[in-house]
Amino acid sequence: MAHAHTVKRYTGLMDWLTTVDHKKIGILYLIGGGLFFLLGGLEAILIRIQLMYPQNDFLDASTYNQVLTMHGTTMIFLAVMPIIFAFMNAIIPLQIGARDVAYPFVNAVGFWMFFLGGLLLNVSWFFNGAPDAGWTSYVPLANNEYSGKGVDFYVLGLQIAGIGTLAGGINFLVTIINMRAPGMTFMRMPLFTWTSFITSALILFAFPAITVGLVLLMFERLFSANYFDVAAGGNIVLWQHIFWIFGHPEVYILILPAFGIISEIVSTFARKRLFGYSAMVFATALIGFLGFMVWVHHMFTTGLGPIGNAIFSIATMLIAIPTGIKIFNWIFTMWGGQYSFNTASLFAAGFIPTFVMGGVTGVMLAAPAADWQYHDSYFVVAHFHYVIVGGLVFGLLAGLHYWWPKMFGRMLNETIGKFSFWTFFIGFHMTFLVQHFLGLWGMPRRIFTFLENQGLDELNFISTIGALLMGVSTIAILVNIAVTQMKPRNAPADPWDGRTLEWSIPSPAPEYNFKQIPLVRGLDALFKEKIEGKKEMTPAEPLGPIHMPSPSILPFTMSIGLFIAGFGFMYARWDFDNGFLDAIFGHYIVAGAGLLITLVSMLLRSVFDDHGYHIEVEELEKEVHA
Ligand code: HEM
Ligand SMILES: [Cu+2]
Repeated sequence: MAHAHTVKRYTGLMDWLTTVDHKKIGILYLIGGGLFFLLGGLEAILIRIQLMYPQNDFLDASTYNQVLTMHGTTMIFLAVMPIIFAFMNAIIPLQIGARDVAYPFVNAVGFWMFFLGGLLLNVSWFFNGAPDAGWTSYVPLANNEYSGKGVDFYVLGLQIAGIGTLAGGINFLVTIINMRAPGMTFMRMPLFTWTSFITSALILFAFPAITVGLVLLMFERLFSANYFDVAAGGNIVLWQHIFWIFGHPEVYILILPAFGIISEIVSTFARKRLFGYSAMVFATALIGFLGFMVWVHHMFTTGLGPIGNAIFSIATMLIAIPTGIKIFNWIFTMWGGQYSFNTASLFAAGFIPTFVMGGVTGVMLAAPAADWQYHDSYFVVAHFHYVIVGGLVFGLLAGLHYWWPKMFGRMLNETIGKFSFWTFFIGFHMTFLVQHFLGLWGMPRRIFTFLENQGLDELNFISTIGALLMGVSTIAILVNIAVTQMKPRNAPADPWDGRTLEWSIPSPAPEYNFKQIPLVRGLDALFKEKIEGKKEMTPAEPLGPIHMPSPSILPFTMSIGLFIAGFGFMYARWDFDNGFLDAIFGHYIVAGAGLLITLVSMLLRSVFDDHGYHIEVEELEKEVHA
């Protein structure tokens, strides 16, 4: 018999600060990641304006270093990762027929840690300057001697954001293993769920490495340890190994979910089941595994010797095999299908050739002798932007247009959408295609200006125009969102004639997702029902009360505590020339106060039992007939 608990419900801002609903957290991730994406994009434009003309003085060298570092760091950690998490949150529970993620509270903790860690990183602009040692923070450049206070913000901001990512990754592993609807075997899981599953596993193994690295760098900078100080017996190559043991898998953490999104969209709009489903699954797993075996290709030029270089070169090239399998399977899915073009499917189609070009230059870079030439030139910049923007960002934009109706209950405008696709596509290739040649012709990366008449003038100019065109596209996307937001909320449950479970429930999904958990009878569960003439899923359980978790402010306060503690640690030994500030920051008082807020929040979470609440059957039935 159902027992009613008191229902805690908040409205307005409090609703968002306390929510533990995966769909709302998905929206929060989209807003947070979206804002950082705009910031990182603005930084990219500043970089490109500085490089528009030779010997330009739009930015000085030191500001340039900060903008460059923050562009890379923001894009990787604070923009594209959270947007991936936005889709994982919004869609995975729906795709596997679940009511929520396994740990809704931890899910909220993950979001707030990311957001406040990212905020900490970015407030550095207003305190003694932003990080300036590159997104890789190589030592000794990142040591106190050579870099500014900003690197402390990098170390602590990323540490806090990293806790959030790790928590999110673990949550999705458990969710996907434990919460699948009856009949949803692993080999019936949609590809987006599969790739997110492997990505979560990669997060679990890769993030501890960067955490350890950041702790070492923190000790080095804040407490004068000597891990990387050669004069004191430290080793600088150690940082590179730790960083790239994390950093290379990170690239796959980013790209695999995009592969999943592309798979969903290609098969939906080709109106065919995905070609080679099981090969796709195994290729994903293989890419994930090999992703950990190749980090040394970032260090070919550090002088590891021919044997090491050869092994890692071959391992790197092997990744082209499963990746090639995926590319061919997408093409075979489209082949003979009736591929229809709208904004989402255009981004998905544009992804394929663009990503392939990034893959080809990747294989070129994987040959150590050739890498000796390309290393630290604009060729590398072109390569990784083809992969990361041409692959991942195309995938995210495809997903955005595809799932927008499910997340917000409104259909985006197709005309503006197609305009944003074409400006983005053309702008992207204009920006980055020419950078291959800039690199081959000798332009080094991470420089704030170049001399005129070295053969670099025209292509740099073209590259900047392309970047501005991508800016136009971004504005068009924002306009599209604003226009759409003013329309009524009338998106159908299944606007694309979809194949997977998220399209079997209303748009946007009700707070409990599925009134009754569905019974899954095959791959493309919804489509299977449709071809048998049914309009909805067969339920796997009788209608009954649904148990929901209570909202809570504690994830937010926990993260606020760490945010404050971050400041405390950074400025504990700082000389403020101000007695009051010196007194409260000295002796780690602010640091302690911040940690206390976090610990008390954790304590409150463990001592107060909160059993959540129920949505009763009467209420569920009411909503159906409404
Ligand atoms: C879409 C427009 C973008 C433009 C025009 C752009 C432009 C640039 C430029 C000019 C550089 C400087 C290269 C150098 O001097 O080494 C750079 C670096 C970088 N970009 Fe982008 N970028 C864009 C998007 C992205 C995205 C979406 C990501 C990641 C998700 C990204 C990640 C990076 C990274 C990691 C670096 C290296 C930073 C460093 O060396 O510290 N970029 N970008
Ligand atoms: Cu790599």
